[in-house]
Amino acid sequence: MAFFKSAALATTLLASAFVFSAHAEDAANPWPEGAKPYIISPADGATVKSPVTVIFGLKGLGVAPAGVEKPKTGHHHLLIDTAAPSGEDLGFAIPTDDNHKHFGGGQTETTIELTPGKHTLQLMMGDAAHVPHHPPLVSDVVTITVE
Ligand SMILES: [Cu+2]
Repeated sequence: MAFFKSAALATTLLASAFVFSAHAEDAANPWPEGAKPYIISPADGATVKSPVTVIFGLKGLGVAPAGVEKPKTGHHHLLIDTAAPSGEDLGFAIPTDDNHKHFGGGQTETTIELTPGKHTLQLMMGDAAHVPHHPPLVSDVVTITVE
């Protein structure tokens, strides 16, 4: 986890130089109608054992690493036991903490440790600077029970 956090911080710093142009790109390239991330696995309602492998899906746009500006792409963020940013928070980079994991390398799966009990998982796409799109691209929430 410590390694992951430093990697995410590095990509955040790298991406910060692109913030202004990334926003201009978004305005010039609206997201395709029907674009949506989704969780391939685990299934909603599943009972699983920790560590849990989460596989990310995405339709209607492409995956690109953080910091790479390419029209109609973004990278996944896994939201664990937290609601997706909304309202004014949509204008800022998605947080980096235990509840918000960045996949700025363009990864499409991860394995996470979860405590026993119910947990929610949700994917949210972010642009080259980790900022949610307008409208935000979020998956359905998957609720799992960890044994
Ligand atoms: Cu990010």
